[in-house]
Amino acid sequence: MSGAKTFYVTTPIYYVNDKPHIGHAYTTLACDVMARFKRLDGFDVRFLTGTDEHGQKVEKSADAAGMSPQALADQNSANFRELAARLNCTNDDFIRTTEPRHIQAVQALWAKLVEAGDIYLGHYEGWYSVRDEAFYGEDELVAGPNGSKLAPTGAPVEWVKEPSYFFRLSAWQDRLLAFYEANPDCIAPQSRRNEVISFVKGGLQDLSVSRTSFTWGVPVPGDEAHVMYVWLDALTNYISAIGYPDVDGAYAKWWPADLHMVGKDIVRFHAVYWPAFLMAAGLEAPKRVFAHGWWTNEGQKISKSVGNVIEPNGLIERYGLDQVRYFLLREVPFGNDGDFSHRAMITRMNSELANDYGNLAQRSLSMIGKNCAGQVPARGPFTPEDNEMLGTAHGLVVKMRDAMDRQMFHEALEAAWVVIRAANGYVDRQAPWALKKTDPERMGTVLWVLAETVRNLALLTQAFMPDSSARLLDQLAVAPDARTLDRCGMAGALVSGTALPTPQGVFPRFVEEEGAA
Ligand code: ME8
Repeated sequence: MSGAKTFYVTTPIYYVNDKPHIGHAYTTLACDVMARFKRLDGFDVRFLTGTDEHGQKVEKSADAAGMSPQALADQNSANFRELAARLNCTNDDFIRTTEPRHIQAVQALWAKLVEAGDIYLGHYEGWYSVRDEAFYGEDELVAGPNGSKLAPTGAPVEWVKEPSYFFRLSAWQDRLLAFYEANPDCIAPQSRRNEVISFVKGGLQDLSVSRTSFTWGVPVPGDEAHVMYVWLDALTNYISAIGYPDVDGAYAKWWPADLHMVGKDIVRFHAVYWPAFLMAAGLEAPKRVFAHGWWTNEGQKISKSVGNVIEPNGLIERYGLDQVRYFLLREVPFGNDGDFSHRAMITRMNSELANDYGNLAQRSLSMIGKNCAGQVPARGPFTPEDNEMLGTAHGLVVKMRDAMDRQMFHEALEAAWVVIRAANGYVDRQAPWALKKTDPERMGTVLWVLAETVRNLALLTQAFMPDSSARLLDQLAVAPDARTLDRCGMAGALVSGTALPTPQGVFPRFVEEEGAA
């Protein structure tokens, strides 16, 4: 696909001290939907995910499990890799920070920062949270139980005093603010952008970027008593996976990234530290960081200690993969916090997927199967209502593209459902079952309009629900090479007389078992 526009999208790399849960699944899914949509829309796409394997937190978890950090990393990294596959994600690569290609890149970036004069040796004394792998100022701490101090995230902090290399972050305040100003879309949503800008305006302190009190990390070149701060190590994954320090090959093609998708907990690392590191090394900052919201479980914060972690596999087994993909991206305005509940999942599955979309497809296709000899019907002249229906269906691609470019997944899906609801209204009003006797030719036209509407919907829901949409497109006999978004609208319209396979329901209803949630 040479000459095509490129799109590089990344997930955070997940810590291997944890098992994957719905929060990780959410971010990875959002990236997959983005990657699929862009591919279908003619872009040359690279989608990266992976695992963050160094740092004190991983070292401690390994200790507690009686394993070496590498063994723990190997075991848990595999869980994240499997999760991406289980979610039907189309990641092109999976990076692990313990891989040689990554370690080499981090050390090269470090050398660039030293060369630029942005790293110096000093002494760190202050608060550190292992859980957040973050340094905090005294003024940021909040009161914990029994007079203790906690990080603003509620994580425990400890007093750290050790020699450390520092990155001259304080020198980057004005350049960062100028960067945000010149790139209005570089941090989204707006609330996060405002938060980042006010944090940077509040003044930046130099950042401690090495530690000496543990060893599970990338050694600082030339001073092996230090390992690099895990965030400097981790953020570099986005360029190590595209061949950095070689800046001519894949790097030149993909960098700067089009989209770093992250949770709101780590926006500061991506929108402040990362652009500063990159600019200091003479590299470009990413085009966009989108920080999405936080999921809770039936109103409660998801936490291992509460024991309410939602495990994606269980959800997929119970409700189906495409149903879960749909729910997560439809339920919550992307960027806001959201609450997972089985009730909400079942409601969306039954009312929107089974009743609205499934029913539209099923009744249109089965009428064609029964009354049009299993072929795309011939179409006569269009009435104003037909034209209106087709205009709505054919206009969907523009609406969805616009919403996707802003990562407003819920808006993109809502736009599709406006078409679905309009089409269900159109079937009811046109009553093709009655036309069967009175005006079979007109019935054919109505059914053609419906089938063509379903074709456009199925093309456009592919990124969200790839398997179900493919089954709908199979039932419309749409050839595999005619499923890209340039085939939306009349350009790819159904050809009368094409033989269609026997239709089958695609979106089953969820029937609750007695006593189930
Ligand atoms: O922070 N709701 O890794 P991590 C929504 N290694 N999203 C959630 C979530 C929830 N309840 N819980 C987790 C790290 N996430 C670093 C990243 S990147 C260079 C290094 C998602 O394993 C969300 O995307 O703690 C969040 O930012 C990420 O998982 C944190 O994953």
